[in-house]
Amino acid sequence: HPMRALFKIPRNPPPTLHQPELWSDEFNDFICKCLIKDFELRPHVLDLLQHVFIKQIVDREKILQKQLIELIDLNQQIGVVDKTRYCRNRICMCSLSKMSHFYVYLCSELYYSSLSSSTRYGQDQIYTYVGDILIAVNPFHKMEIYTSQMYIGAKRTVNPPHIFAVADIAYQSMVSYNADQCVVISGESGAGKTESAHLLVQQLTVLGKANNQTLQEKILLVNSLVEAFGNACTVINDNSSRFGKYLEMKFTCGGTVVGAQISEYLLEKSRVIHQAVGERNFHIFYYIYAGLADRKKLAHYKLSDSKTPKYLCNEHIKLGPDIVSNTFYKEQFDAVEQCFKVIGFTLEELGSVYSTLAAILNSGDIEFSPVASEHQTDKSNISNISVLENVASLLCIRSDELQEALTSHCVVARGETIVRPNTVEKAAEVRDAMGKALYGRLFSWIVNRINALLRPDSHPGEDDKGFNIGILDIFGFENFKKNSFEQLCINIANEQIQFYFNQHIFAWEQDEYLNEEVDARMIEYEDNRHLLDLFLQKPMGMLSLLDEESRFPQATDQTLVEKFGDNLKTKSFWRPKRVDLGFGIHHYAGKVIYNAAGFLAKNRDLLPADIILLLRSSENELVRKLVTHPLTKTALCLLVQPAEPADRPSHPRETTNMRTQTVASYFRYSLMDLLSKMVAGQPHFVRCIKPNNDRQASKFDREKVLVQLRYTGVLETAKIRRQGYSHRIPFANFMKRYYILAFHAHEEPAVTQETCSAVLEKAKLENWAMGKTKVFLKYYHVEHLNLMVQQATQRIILLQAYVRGWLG
Ligand code: AD9
Ligand code: MG
Repeated sequence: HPMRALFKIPRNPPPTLHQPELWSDEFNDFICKCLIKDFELRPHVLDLLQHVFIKQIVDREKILQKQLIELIDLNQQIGVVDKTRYCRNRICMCSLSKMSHFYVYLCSELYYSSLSSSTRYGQDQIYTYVGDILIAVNPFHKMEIYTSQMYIGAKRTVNPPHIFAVADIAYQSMVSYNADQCVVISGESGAGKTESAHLLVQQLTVLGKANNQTLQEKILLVNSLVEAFGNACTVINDNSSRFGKYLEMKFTCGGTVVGAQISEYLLEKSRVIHQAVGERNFHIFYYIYAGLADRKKLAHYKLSDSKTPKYLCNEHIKLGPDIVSNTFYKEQFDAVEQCFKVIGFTLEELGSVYSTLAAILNSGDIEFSPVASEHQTDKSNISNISVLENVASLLCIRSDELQEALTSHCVVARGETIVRPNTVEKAAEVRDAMGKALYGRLFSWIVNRINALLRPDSHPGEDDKGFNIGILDIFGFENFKKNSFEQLCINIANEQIQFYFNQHIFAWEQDEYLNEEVDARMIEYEDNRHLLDLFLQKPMGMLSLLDEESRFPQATDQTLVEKFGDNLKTKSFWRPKRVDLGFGIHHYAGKVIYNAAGFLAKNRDLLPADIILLLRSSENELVRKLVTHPLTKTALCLLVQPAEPADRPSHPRETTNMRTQTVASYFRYSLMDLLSKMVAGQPHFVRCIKPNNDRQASKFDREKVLVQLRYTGVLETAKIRRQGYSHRIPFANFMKRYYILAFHAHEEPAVTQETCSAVLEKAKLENWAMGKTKVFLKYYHVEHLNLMVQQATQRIILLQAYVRGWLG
């Protein structure tokens, strides 16, 4: 702003820096004029105000008090955070003699809350509070704000907004209310959810003061390890999460961190065999390739240094410069190996993980050709037997059996098992299904193994009932040029999280006002329940229809979209003209056109029993484990499992009963599982915002941000947070914690509306509400009360010490 130069205002001084001698009278005058007359200059005025000595303003404080209140009301109308409301109350409460001092404080408060978000973003102030919700705008560059410990145990209003403060609130709530907590991070792809989750874990390990350094180190490495296997480069985000992750950090009742557990949801396995233009396979494949090349071990794992494996082939990717000699990948490989070792995987396990990954890469190169025979044109043969042998040797199975399992299948007809040949296409499908299944199961095995290694030790006789803080980081909302089944699942999951947010912030809160007869104006919000019904309702929701169609052998993707069109009668669903297999959905976050090609196959996700039985005969323990043990619900359900016969067949060709579980039905189940975990804890919300589509630092695309603020309901949230009450405490709990502020320590006052009111009045608080059974408070009321209790307790302790000394 030109005023900066004029008045020599430093660009980004800390909010507490007030140097009156720097400012001229002329400048002070200018500020006063602006305040009084020109609200248009609001952001700049407030920016400047922060550094103003208030002397002159004090002289006019009466006028200014009125003007400031107007200014604040203006802020409220345009939906700025509710801190301004706080300021308003403080101004009204303030006696005039305190005003000058208060202005300084107010200015810095207003500075944070009222500067336009783009100005703040330009100054690297990426965090904002809307009530108790944290908004985080992706800075797209490294920032030096993640080492500070000033957030530990601090009042929230004392520091600028920060993700560490969320960690602190969750931790303090867990310790003081003895309750599980859950941090829900949401936002579209590339908005910064995964980074935020890392920062939360980092801060929670500091807060949880792990007894041993190793545990702390292990917990910090968990994210990096699972992300090497579950994240990949997409056109939106170079490190895009391709699975949902719920990380629970386990604490003792006293608040010491003792372990961690991860639940993983719906890994996008199709990426193993195919990546869209401009995208890549899961990171680990590149890491291992570069890492093994560096150690001259490619040949040992049957990987070529001259021919790119088909599963890694994508336009413009060159094996040599892009993969084999990529130093970043090599470093990442070393880092991943280190993570494995620190967390406690054995060297033997590591070797098996590498072999399995190499087997998957090799298997993609198995080629099939039609058998030239007069009668049997639908038979296929493997044209590169050496590749088949490599895969078999890496998986420690027999190559002839692998060949048979790929090129033929058995069907049961009238009680007899008949072996039928596979066409070239069918054989390729089985090969790809094996690659996907191996990877999906390997991922689940790694997660399970981490869970076993980081499970808290419980010693006999010790009370191991502790609490946990869960951190939810799922794949963000996606809208590509071409959207498939994976995007549908990802977007439904986001729809569900948005619904949970709405329920929590609006529906349940407003129900409570009604039940408790508290007077609060109801806020209208975009309810997305109809979309969840569209997807999840039984029997006519989209996923049920998909499952139903998947059961018909004759069904095609075309019949599927027709079925959708015939049954889904809502404005949020439509069939666009001139788009083959296309259908559109108006999600809470925008319109997406999906292409149903491949939906049925992806939903069925078949892996022939022959392959499973063959892998079970492997001499490699890990490979056997991947197919014998139901590792997780994912591994159990995502595949067609042969029912375990009482006497295990000695030959893979034996009849097996198929039990089919589709991806859609597993998906529905995992959403419910995730929700049940989340609902069990007290929620905290972090909403990540993506400031631009070009991943550029300091570029604030107003339109893009506004769209996100609108669809996430941030504006309505600001309204409800301003007029609503984020803390609703039952009378008994309230009195137990705060009675000391209005009564003598030895008294036992009754638990009634009157006694609760007495406490609040004694604390000189305003704007709270009294329900039938609960006290309704804003977060700053609670902060104020807690501080008063802390001071009162300190006084009592001092007094006791004094009396003890006096008594000798
Ligand atoms: V996705 O839904 O998994 O595709 P996320 O998880 O929302 O997405 P992610 O956390 O991966 O996004 O952030 C994308 C990129 O933004 C990161 O790779 C960083 O380069 C960048 N980012 C995000 N948050 C921060 C931050 N707090 N500081 C610095 C950040 N860079
Ligand atoms: Mg992510």
